[in-house]
Amino acid sequence: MINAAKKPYILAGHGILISGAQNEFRALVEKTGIPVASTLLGLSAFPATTRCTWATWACTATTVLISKPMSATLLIAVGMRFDDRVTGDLKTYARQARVIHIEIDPSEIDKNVKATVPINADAKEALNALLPLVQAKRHDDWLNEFKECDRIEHEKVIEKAINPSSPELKMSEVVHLISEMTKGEAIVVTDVGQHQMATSRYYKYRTTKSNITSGGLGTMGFALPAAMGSKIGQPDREVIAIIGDGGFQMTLQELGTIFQFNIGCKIVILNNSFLGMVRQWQQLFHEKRYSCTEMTNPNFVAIAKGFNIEASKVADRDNIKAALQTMLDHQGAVPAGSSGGEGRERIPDGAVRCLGIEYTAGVGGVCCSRVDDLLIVNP
Ligand SMILES: Cc1ncc(C[n+]2csc(CCOP(=O)(O)OP(=O)(O)O)c2C)c(N)n1
Ligand SMILES: [Mg+2]
Repeated sequence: MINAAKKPYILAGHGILISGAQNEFRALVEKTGIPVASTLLGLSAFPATTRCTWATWACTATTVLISKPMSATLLIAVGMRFDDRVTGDLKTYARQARVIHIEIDPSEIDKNVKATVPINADAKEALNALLPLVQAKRHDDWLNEFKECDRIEHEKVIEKAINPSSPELKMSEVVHLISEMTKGEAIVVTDVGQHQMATSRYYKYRTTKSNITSGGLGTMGFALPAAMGSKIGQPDREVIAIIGDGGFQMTLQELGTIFQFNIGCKIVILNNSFLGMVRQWQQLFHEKRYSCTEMTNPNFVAIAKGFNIEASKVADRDNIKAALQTMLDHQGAVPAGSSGGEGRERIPDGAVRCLGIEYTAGVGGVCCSRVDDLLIVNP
């Protein structure tokens, strides 16, 4: 079926990472030349820069990228579960395509999308069995359709998102900068909300096992402790938490743990003064009946300083890059208010730094958060 397919499309899910099948998956993609899209949790299973990688499916994937499954003749889903964020309306989703579904959880097979070929297996085992059977191919015409989509998306969405002409800052441009400045090699931890969607779209993961996010039920408050755990588990890698102002307030007491145990994760707060994603839902699906989504936030700089973590705030675009560079270069710091003694006056390896981005009321919408201020926090 794979060898004969004219318009095959691979959907990469978290199962590839869980089973450690990144090499097998990459070999499959490179051998078959089939374009790939990743689910939110499948990000970093496959380098974003590879020729065939096109889309991230999450709530904010653009129409052009969502449209390709609608003309694919074959979907090859690996370690993913066709949740509603991927499929949208099941009545219309990829009805024309045949589906090969490799999935370890039998309850996910045929649950949402009927599989033509259900393969209830560990992704690594299944891919190892599959690899010798697939033919080396190119799908140039099919890939050209993607390239055209990509061109349109770049022109209509991405370019404006990463180089906005409007004076207000956007989450997308900040994430894009972080991606460029870390060469896509950091472990990036996100919480739940618009900042998470912006990160999934604009951070270009080049290294595997680098996307840590609260998927599935999406629990706010996840990112800060998850970033701490990531840094402890991978002390030699750059770990950057990108967090919303709402989610940050759910577990910000962990700044105390960060200080106490000198955990060198870095923190970027994309502060829009809203529970942005919920507001966006109210805007798009509930006739703009805004309720309980605007937040009068505390002074995050003062809070960080209260935990002996220094902080600062940047208000305009011209300063973001320098601020991020300082954050990335940061290896140690003198905690605010320290009077010395007790070994606390200096943290040799502390590298905590928050970068808060604020945007004003009334803005919102799909990853277009206006940003007025930017906070920097130093331990
Ligand atoms: C513990 C918890 N409570 C509520 C929600 C529902 N929820 C999803 S996104 C969101 C808003 C997040 O706001 P913020 O952290 O500021 O991120 P933004 O969307 O503004 O980037 C809420 C309330 C959730 N996912 N988890
Ligand atoms: Mg917010």
